[in-house]
Amino acid sequence: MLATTELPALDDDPFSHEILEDPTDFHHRLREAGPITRLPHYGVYAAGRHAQVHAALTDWQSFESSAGVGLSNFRTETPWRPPSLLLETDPPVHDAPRHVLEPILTPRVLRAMRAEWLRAGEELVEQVISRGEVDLAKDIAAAYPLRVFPDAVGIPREGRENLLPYGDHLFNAFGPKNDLVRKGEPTIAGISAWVNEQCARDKLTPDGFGMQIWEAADRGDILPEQAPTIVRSLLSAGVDTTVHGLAAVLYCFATYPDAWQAVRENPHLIRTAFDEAVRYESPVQTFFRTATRDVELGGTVIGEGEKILLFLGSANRDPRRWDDPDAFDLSRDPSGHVGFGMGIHQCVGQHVARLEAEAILSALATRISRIELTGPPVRHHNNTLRAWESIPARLHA
Ligand code: HEM
Ligand code: OVM
Repeated sequence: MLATTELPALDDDPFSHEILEDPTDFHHRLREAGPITRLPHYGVYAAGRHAQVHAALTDWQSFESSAGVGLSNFRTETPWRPPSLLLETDPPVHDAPRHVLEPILTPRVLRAMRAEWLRAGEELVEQVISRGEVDLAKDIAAAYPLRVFPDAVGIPREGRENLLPYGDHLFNAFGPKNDLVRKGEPTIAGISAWVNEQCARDKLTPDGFGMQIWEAADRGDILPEQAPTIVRSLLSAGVDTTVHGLAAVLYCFATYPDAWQAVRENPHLIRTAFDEAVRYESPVQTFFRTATRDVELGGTVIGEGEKILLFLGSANRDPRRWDDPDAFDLSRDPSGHVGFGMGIHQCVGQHVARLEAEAILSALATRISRIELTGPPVRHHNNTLRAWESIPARLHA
């Protein structure tokens, strides 16, 4: 039975403040309504179960990204910035940028950063420990990536305060033009101009990720005019994601003290813990795809040109796929989660994110016996990111 008239519809606005504050109940109703649902509020399809989210992510031929991975359809609306050559393209355009970026960010080559990132982690922990009370979100989750990542890309120091606001607006802009997007609009032109300027060859240090992208252009692996846009991808996707990924894992450790104890006894668990936190919190909650043809998914035909909203955060807690999905559990194998996506667009920066997490968490694990919440944590609402504004805590030495 493929009649679209029988398709369940949900009246909710997933980008409302109520659902951004806590999407758990909405995700539950979305999964229970069926494999595919309509969201009449936005005139799009939605998938909240792991099977359909995974299937759409791994079928780029039928579910394209070049019409935009936000609500806006690039075929009919002008994008707010020139499209990403990674995120917002399909093969064959996607191939060369992906092949250039992948080897720059492999676990093998990242080993060169390891010692320095561990030292930076120890230094930051040393600083915050003397304070007793800290904000896990601001003082650790935001502070650490800003210490190591912009240096690794190789951009100048001046203006780095623009990075988080840029990412915040970018991730809001994948959603509808609501108050969150309007909040960013008065300042985004200046912030965006600064980001674009940092992508020029003469701004970048000789040995950073950014210059390696320019060197790929010298080799003819990409066109020279593509290099700045690929550098821009690092500055777009590489900061807010790790900040909120680290906030997620720190929040998990504050609320699951036994997990923190386990990690302290066995540091090998740190890597599993970070991936489990990415599954559990899904710092990147959603992305859209657009059907390239009339395509069947979960028993429904998605018409050519129609958008479908993929709920990564809901798939990552689908009880059809996970035992006890709402528990942060270090004894499970979180692999197969879609928090970094799946298929040809799967996060090219995931090894960077994992190394950052390993560096800061191992520094914390050596020094801190307990992470105790001292007040109510406050969410930061973003149309795409599951984020924290503040997590007040005491670090017990
Ligand atoms: C792609 C999540 C960190 C760069 C993606 C996608 C997700 C994601 C879900 C797939 C998008 C899609 O399928 O449309 C995350 C999370 C992170 C993280 C949760 C941290 C916890 C990073 C970092 C970088 C980065 C540190 C840069 C160093 C990218 C880029 C893409 C991407 C360039 C596009 C890849 C492509 O389209 O081929 N990320 N990311 N990400 N990520 Fe990440
Ligand atoms: C990019 C980009 C921007 C935002 C997110 C992302 C999660 C990539 O400019 O390539 O991946």
